[in-house]
Amino acid sequence: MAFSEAETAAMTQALQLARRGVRGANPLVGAVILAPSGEVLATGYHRGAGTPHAEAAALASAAAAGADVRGATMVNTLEPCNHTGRTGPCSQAILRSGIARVAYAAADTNDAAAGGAATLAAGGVDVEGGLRGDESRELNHRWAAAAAAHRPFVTVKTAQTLDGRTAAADGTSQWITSAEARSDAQGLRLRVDAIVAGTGTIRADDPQLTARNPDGSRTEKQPLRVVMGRTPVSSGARVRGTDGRFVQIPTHDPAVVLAELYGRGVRHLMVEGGGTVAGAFLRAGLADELLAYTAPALLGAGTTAFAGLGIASMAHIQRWRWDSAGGGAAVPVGPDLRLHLEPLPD
Ligand code: AOF
Ligand code: ZN
Repeated sequence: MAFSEAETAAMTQALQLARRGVRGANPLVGAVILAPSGEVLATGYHRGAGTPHAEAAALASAAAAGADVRGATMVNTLEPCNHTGRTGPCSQAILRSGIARVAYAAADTNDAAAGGAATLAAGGVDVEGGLRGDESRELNHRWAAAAAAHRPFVTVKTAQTLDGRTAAADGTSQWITSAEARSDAQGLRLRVDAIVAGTGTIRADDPQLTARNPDGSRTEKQPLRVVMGRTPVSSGARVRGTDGRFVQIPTHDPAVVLAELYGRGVRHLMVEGGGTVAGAFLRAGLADELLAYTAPALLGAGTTAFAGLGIASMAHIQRWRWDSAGGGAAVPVGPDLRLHLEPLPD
């Protein structure tokens, strides 16, 4: 059976919904539930790892609205999952709901979660994939590449001046970005599995690298705090903490850090400290997204946000492109902008 016009239109909407999510350990996914008449009954999208999947969100929204989804069609940007990860299997939730047909865009390439289409078909649901599959794959190609390479998805985050400085020539850096921007960045720490900084940043700033509530208290779930580099971190450094969520990896090679962290279960890493560390990930082609909190301010000299890229000529310029997922490519946060970039495809 071919896809209907209503399903094609719903897929446009589902792809737009998917883009509202945040990138990281999980793919961006959107779902739209259509009544047999073609009317939209409910929508949902996946907000990020640890939160309900798009299908579950759409079913919950239908239930909240009192909509009857029996006999309805779910239009989905990704094949529904078949596993119990941080949440339950969407295939089973769909079977329980009485939905009669699922039209999805792209297959789930994560072996642990794949197989939802077959499960649904075996359960009597009419399942069809491939509706605008290229667009869904384009949305999630970095997630898929990281998953296929068995390494964490890498977000590089900076707080910088318009001229890319993270500290003045005398080393002072408090504060380049506003309180609003710093609090927004705190929110990112809740979403990642680990945060890495270099030994230079630990010595210069003595950061905690913890996730904190607006009142300054630590949140219950804490990312693993990682220090990369060979200089031993002194026992007085705040990053060491006392909760066992700290590790030092004595290397300057980002690939070694990623392999070690993947082995420890990390699926989303945020690079948060030091131009040298950020530059090492960028130079190695191991950064999947860039979040640059940029203040409308200039220093003209001082520490650069991305050191050691090894670029001497235009022939080697490292170009990125704007990424509109997760709220937009340039989002005002207080007086600053949160710039969101993705690497150009190979
Ligand atoms: C879906 N719908 O919205 C998403 C899916 O740890 P979990 O439970 O969040 O599972 C993560 C895996 O599930 C992820 O690697 C990918 O294979 C799939 N993501 N699947 O049916 C969704 N985000
Ligand atoms: Zn799922």
